[in-house]
Amino acid sequence: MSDIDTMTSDWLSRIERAGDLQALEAERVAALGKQGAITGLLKTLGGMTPEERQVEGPRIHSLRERVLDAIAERKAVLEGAQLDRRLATETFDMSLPVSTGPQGSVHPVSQVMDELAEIFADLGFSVATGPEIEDDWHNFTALNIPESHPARAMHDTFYFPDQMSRGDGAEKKRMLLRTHTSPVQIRTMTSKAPPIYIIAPGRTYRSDSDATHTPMFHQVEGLVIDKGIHMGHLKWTLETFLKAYFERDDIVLRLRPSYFPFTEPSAEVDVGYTIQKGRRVLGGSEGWMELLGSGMVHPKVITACGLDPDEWQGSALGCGIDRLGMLKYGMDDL
Ligand code: 2NL
Repeated sequence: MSDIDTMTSDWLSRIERAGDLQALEAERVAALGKQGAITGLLKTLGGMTPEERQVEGPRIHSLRERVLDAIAERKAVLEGAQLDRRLATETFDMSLPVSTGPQGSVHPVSQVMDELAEIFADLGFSVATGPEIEDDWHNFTALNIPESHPARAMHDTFYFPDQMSRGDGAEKKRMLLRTHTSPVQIRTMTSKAPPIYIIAPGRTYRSDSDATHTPMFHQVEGLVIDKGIHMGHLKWTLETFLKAYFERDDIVLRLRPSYFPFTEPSAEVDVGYTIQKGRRVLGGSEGWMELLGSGMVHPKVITACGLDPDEWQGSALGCGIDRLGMLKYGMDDL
């Protein structure tokens, strides 16, 4: 046997005898490391004549290849054995109870919805819900927004394709994703006898997205239908709601005349703030922040729902939940 053949069988048996991964690594360094035996052998190629190199080169390289292969093979065996040992000794009781509670928390939007439900429950309001896929009539027409009304264009509505309309003939209804939660109130007015005291929180959709708008957002609307309801009731309800929600007694409101097709008169509601340490803090009236819309339910809306506006009056309010959450919990980005 040549020197190279002897070396090959030597290294292969040394690798085979390595009892653990650490011993194997030591053999690898001894053979192929910077000062290793095989590395040294490779270096001798430089000093050989071309003829010698032609014979010795392939032999030394094949030695190196066989040793590398043997190390990889042995490594796989040792790693397998190590895993088997761990599997045999380490146990894990799958039936043990967890040592910590669940790590989730309630989403701020859900949290605000819960708070609103509780605050308005104290004022005698119950929570109403309805479908997110609506028809034209409940989302627009009943709210005094006829086909030609500019408010339709302003609502950036997501319409469903024509073939997904419901009903047929004159009854054929084009479907859409509700642009506000008002259709829930319309459905309540057409299905339940007044007096009505409800809030309708939920998801709403508009084809609008930038830094301050998301295509899906959350809204809460409040509706009262009763006899002798006027702006005074509305103002008291708004004040009581906002003081409870922001947990401050010094909340000041400013009702600004405005326009909504479904209310007359309409008022936008601003909340006063003061500036403390460079930050806007609600309460007081150094500045004003627009917060919600409100008004007396338009007689046409009451009529559309089959009620007599001479007998029943109503007040309503609408507000973005995301905005309410951001203000209370100090978030400045949707
Ligand atoms: C806003 C304004 C508002 C309403 C929503 C309403 C609902 C019915 C009848 C009458 Cl069924 N009104 N809702 C009234 C005034 C304002 O929302 O700017 N919301 C973000």
